[in-house]
Amino acid sequence: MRIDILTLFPEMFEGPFSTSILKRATIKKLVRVIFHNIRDYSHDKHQTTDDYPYGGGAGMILKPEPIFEAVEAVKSELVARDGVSEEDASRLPIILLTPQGRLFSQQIALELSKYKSLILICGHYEGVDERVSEHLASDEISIGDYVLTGGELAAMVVVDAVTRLLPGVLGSKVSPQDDSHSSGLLEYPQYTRPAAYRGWSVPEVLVSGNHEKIAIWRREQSILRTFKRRPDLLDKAELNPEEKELIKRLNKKERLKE
Ligand code: 6GU
Repeated sequence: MRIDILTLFPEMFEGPFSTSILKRATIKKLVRVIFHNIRDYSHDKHQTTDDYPYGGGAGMILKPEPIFEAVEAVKSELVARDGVSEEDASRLPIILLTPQGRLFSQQIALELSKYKSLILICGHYEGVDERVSEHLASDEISIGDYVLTGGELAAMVVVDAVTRLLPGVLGSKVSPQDDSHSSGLLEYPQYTRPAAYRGWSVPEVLVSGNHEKIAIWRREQSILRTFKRRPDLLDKAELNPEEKELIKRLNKKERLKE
């Protein structure tokens, strides 16, 4: 997958993208992340990328021209140098990172991981000229209900979550299927050696060697944990009829406590 990131602060990405799994994925050529400084597409000698908001108000707004032109340059390059057809280039996701976007989730990460190429636009300052959202971006993503100083950290979150889903990025043995959220449930508790630490023992079933029992225990733990910590997730989780019954019983028990 190729990911083009448009930003005023490419240096912010240096650390996260040159360590650990993202670094390995890059070396293995499973992902290629290319940065474009929006400032390089400014028009004047002062390399202006922002301006005052029409109608007044605090803060500066990112101008549309450098962003449109940067995206157009990336698309042309994809067609000319990466063998992408004009048609595919016209359909690839152009994602604006903004607190006004749809809330990022594991489901969206999975969706995005299916594309050969993505363009991410990092907003900054008080906002981005609305014409970018109306006439350039095909999607707008927020990573949560809080405000960051810019879209860069959000872009890193999206790239990380998408990259680890690409085939071959995680070790061949581990699959992202058991991750918290991929089934709509939180992950079960995990333990490693020692079997007893400061008097706290690993649950007996995990050292039993009985794989069937272990699978049942883990599924139950996932459901209980989701019930206690994130009951909001249960409505959309994939549960079988017995599991739905379990949730009903748990809900009833909660109500009786009150
Ligand atoms: Cl994508 N950008 C900014 N500036 N703040 C955010 C965000 C994005 N997602 C959550 N907060």
